[in-house]
Amino acid sequence: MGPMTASTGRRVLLAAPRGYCAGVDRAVIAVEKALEQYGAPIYVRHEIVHNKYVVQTLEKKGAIFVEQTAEVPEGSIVMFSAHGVAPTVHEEAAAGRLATIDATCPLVTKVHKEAIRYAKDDYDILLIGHEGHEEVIGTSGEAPEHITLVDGPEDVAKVEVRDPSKVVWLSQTTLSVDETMETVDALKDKFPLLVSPPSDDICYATQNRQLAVKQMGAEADLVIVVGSRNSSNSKRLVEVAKLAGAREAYLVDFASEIDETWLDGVSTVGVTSGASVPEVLVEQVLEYLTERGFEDVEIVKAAEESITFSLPKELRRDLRAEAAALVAERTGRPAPAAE
Ligand code: 2E6
Ligand code: F3S
Repeated sequence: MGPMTASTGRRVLLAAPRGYCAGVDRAVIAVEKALEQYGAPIYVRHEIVHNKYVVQTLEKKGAIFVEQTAEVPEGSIVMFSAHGVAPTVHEEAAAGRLATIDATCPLVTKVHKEAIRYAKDDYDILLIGHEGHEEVIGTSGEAPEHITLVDGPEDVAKVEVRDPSKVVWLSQTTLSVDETMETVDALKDKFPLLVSPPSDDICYATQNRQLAVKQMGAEADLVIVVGSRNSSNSKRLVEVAKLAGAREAYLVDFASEIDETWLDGVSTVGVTSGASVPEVLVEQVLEYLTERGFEDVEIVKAAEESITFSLPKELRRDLRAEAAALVAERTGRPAPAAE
């Protein structure tokens, strides 16, 4: 800004943490590694993560996204998305002679295991989540006879169980923390002996992104959330921003979707992104805002994140074999025996 120009008073609050969580990072790298190791095509059942840009980028590299395992030609490699799959999907893949790589987020797998355990103990499981969402379909598939979906507080009235003294609630990983607590309170009113999950099912990344947007939303006139329409955790950030006090909050896949009129009369814009969103897309939004006088960027930091997950086991095994082959080739030392 030149010395003669008055400050515009326009500023950006940038949420931290935002963007990629450990499960998304792992899943996206898994597709890239599989393409490197085995070559194209790698089939991916369902969008690896719910982000348009990620899917388009991986498609260009040779990934083919399908909705059903039946669409994958026999003898191919298929990867399961970060959202998880029901056991029947593993069975279909085996029947179709497909090699599988499971990129289910370990924190989704944790919820699957809880479902299996409570079903084994013959509990009725009330799974709080959004109807039709891929994760909920996968988790429900672990114990369909034991699981009832509860899609928000308004669903509680119609919930029925076999034995009200043997009921547990579990949840999807990407829900609104506050709305889930409302649902749980309503469920507890109805079933006072309701058991809670052994640990948080709403994952750390969902919780932290909501915390940051809450802090930011209280001060922002407008909040722009970068994320895709089918991304549950990204959509929740829009809701949380509005509840926190932002006058408006919008979800955009790309900076080009921002409508100039959103900035009318706005002096503070909050920016954040969902757990499936690459940072480059946020950078483009910040550029767009800079060009319109929002040059001042302040970070609103709600939590520190350092968690990472190792690659899916199928890829780790092959990476080890590849590394051993390289050692053998370069040094003449024999590869170690397989475990
Ligand atoms: C897997 C599980 C949870 O729609 P949702 O928020 O679940 O999914 P993505 O792909 O937008 O976010 C990451 C993710 C993957 N969350
Ligand atoms: Fe996993 Fe949570 Fe990300 S469940 S994929 S860490 S949003």
